[in-house]
Amino acid sequence: MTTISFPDGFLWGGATAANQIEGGYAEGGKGLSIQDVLPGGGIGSPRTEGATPDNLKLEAIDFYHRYAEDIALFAEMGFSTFRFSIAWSRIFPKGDELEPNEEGLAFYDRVLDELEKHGIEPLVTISHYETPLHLAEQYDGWVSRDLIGFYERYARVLFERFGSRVKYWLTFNEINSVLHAPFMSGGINTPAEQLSKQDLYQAIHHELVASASATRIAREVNTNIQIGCMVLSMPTYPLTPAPADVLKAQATEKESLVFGDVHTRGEYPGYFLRALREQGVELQITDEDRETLKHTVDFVSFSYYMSVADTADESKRITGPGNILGGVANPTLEASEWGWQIDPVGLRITLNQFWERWQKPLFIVENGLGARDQLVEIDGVKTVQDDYRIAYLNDHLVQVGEALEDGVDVLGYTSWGCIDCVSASTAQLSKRYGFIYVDRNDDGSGTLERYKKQSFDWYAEVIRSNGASLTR
Ligand code: BGP
Repeated sequence: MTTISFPDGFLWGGATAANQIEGGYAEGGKGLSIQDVLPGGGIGSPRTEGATPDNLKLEAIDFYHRYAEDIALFAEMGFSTFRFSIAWSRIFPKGDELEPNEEGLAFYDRVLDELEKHGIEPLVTISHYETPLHLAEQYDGWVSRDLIGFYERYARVLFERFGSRVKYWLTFNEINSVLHAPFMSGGINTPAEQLSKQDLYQAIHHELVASASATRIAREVNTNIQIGCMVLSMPTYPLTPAPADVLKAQATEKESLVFGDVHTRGEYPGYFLRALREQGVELQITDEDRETLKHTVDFVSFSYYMSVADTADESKRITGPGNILGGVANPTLEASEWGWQIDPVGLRITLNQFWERWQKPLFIVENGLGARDQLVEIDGVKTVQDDYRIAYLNDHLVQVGEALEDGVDVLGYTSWGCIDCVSASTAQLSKRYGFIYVDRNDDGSGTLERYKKQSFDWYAEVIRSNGASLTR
């Protein structure tokens, strides 16, 4: 069996988000973000009036104070890239100020200093489920057109300050998740069950315009900047070969594909306009919006955890727990403890589909297995025997190798939650993804000490061998 070969310069690393790792929620002049008042995570609702911040994310894993130690561990694994997000409310505490908060900017300067020291290329998400709370409560988040201007100001500040140090940027994390998690993803304060389709799609339009506008601004500020969109990918297979099931699966997939279509082609596709018409939605699109949308991305990034099935037969549309987008369970696949169906081949399918559809370099910026880990002591050293995680990652990376053989252009791979962090969908710490175990529990107890899991050395070897150590 031949070994798998990744191209020279392939970027290997890990991914995180500010609200899931930083903590320090009220330090350095930071304002509140929607996450600070979202105890349950996921498709959770806006806060009840007057509720005070109270959840694991407030301290998270204390990256705010321990970033140097953590980045040194990433460097020990040989990371050539590290994905993190900038907390919008550290830079603009309320979101609608005219001037940024210098202390917030200075924090990210220090993070970038550490990365530079270790030769790690930063990959920065501008907005990762962290809309300033004030923008949610005063403007109803992205439902308001005003957010385009606030986001443009924020993006410009970031590009001007960090553009010479950060080449790769992502505009919105999993932009399509707003369809199912309007508060977490779009800062939309109206409870999901009361949100009209009209407002939801108008919010999506505003985000798409803001994303394209960020691309325009980036090119004005620094021509070396590469902008990527970021979508939650989830291949949707027909539950049976019945044409009606195939069509249904395709339609479900298109609800997400449209985000990549607009980002790469600069206009809305016909199938989407039809769907809007059929739902009675009339988007308010200005001529200026149409011009802005033409600023397409340099690359497409995506998360991949699982696939699902779909069917036109309502009686068979039994949805499982699964991730934010939901879906019908595929009887041929096993699932994780959280019901996410494990499907390495789906990653190869996704890479081929995206490449053929968009012809833009792809970046896998999230992938991994959330599992309950047990800290054990072996020869006096505390570790986690996470062979299940190694198997999951190995099998997915083998499929990345297959896609490379298929001719797909892949820039890099950042495994999600390279250090244990708070889960986005469930706000638990016990749903762990890391190569590094963090001693903190769901009840908030723990020392915050870091321990290397077995997957730490395994991933280091994958990176050192540029994928050759993977087993088919
Ligand atoms: C994605 C999010 C991440 C991350 C990941 C794993 O949807 O972009 O923020 O958390 O999924 O999901 P979870 O943390 O819910 O297990």
